[in-house]
Amino acid sequence: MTHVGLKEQLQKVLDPFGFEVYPFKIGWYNAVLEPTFYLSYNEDTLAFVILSTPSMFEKAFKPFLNEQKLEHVRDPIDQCVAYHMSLVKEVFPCYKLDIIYDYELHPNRRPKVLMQTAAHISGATYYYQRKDVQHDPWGDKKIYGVCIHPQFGGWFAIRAVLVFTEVQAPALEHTLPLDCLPSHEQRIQLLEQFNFNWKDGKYRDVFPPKEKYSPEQTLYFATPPAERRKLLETWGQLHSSPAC
Ligand code: B12
Repeated sequence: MTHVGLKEQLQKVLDPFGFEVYPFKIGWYNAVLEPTFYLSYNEDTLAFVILSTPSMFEKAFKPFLNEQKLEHVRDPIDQCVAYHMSLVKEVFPCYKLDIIYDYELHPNRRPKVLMQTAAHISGATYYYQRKDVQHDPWGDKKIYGVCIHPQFGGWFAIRAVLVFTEVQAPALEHTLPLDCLPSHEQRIQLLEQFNFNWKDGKYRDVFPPKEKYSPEQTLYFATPPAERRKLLETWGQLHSSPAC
């Protein structure tokens, strides 16, 4: 199957559940990174970055809670994403697929994939970094970068990278991400909100998004991970397991 066919198949499996897929070549990713972060595949190897959009909560997460057995130790959203990636694997039985999740770390705690870089070079979301601002006002403070989606602003997450390890896509066209914040003032404001006030979520609203998290979903993600199961139980989304 060509990269176009593989993308269509992936979209067919993931779109209905509120995920988006964007193809890229490993070489594009490695080209902007320091060697310690390289993914070790040939440069033309085909990969996809997977985003969750606001509707993932209703379309994938809630049905998952109702239908699947939750493991006790793992984060419920991570389990839901992993479940959908397992369905992807079933659709491509003849392909060797490596799936790398946003939370996966090497033994030295370095992330296995830099999701923001992958999202940028695939054309999915622009990754605004400190170096995209001239004469910044932050002195020697550490400033983290943030991706902005052209439709959902900051209301999305970057969940995984799928690598079709044996598929080469030399003809894949490089799509640039949409720069929604061309002015330096807007970029400074975004980076300040993301770094100094991320808890209020205002960085997500850099422009009016097409869709954002519902109040329920916002509350879920604002709840510390250790208390999320309790929240799901109070919503009746999760039945507390009997003591045994
Ligand atoms: C570790 C981590 C943290 C740490 C450190 C943050 C950091 N950025 O280093 C902490 C705990 C502080 C953190 C906090 C948060 N995080 Co966090 N975090 C991560 C994680 C797991 C790894 C990031 C990392 O270590 N990067 C390593 C550094 C070195 O990468 P870098 O700064 O991008 O540097 C590279 C680029 O500059 C690149 N490069 C160089 N030149 C060029 C040129 C171009 C064009 C490009 C594209 C790249 C590029 O080369 C450098 C490396 O060589 C990612 C998930 C993932 N696997 O990527 C989420 C992630 C970055 N976090 C995310 C979020 C949302 C948050 C929080 C808001 C909390 C939350 N989860 O709700 C807060 C906000 C930040 C804050 N104000 O504290 C999101 C960001 C989404 C977005 N829209 O961008 C991510 C992607 C998780 C996700 N699943 O979506 N996080």
